[in-house]
Amino acid sequence: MTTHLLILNGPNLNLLGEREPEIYGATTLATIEESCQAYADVLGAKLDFRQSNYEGQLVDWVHEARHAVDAIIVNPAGLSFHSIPLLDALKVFSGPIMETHISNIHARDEHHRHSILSSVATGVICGLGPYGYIIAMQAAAHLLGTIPNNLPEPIRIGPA
Ligand code: CA2
Repeated sequence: MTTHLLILNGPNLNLLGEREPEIYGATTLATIEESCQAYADVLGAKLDFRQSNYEGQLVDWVHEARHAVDAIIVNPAGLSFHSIPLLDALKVFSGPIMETHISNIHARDEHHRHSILSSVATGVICGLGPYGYIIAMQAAAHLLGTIPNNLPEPIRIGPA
């Protein structure tokens, strides 16, 4: 069966590439989506890529994902630091959850340093810029054991 990945993006990430390029870079969210769709093709996976500025919308998408999706990649943006509703929703998702941030949140000011959502994430990727989304997709497929056989062994399996 085809692996189904869901990428969720939180508040203000629709502004990527338009504001604060010194922190978040010049790449737009549309360009990130294009690369992720291209990488989904490489993985033979189906990808839904979404963004919302509304916490409740993201919670609804996580609920829907419980019966439809194999792994969630989430950049919760500002919700990372306080959203108990998103934390509770992610807690009941049983597949891999890859929390992804474009910037290195550990090198930021105290308000951007501690993501409460990391406690329910399978893995956390930050500081790699938009490439972090690609790494998160690869890690999710690896955890699901669905990286295609035609990709090199170190990508599929890694060190034994
Ligand atoms: O580095 C990331 O991906 C973040 O999740 C982005 C969040 C920030 O609160 C996190 O600490 C790290 C901010 C998203 C806001 O995006 C903007 C993009 C362009 C201009 C202004 C905000």
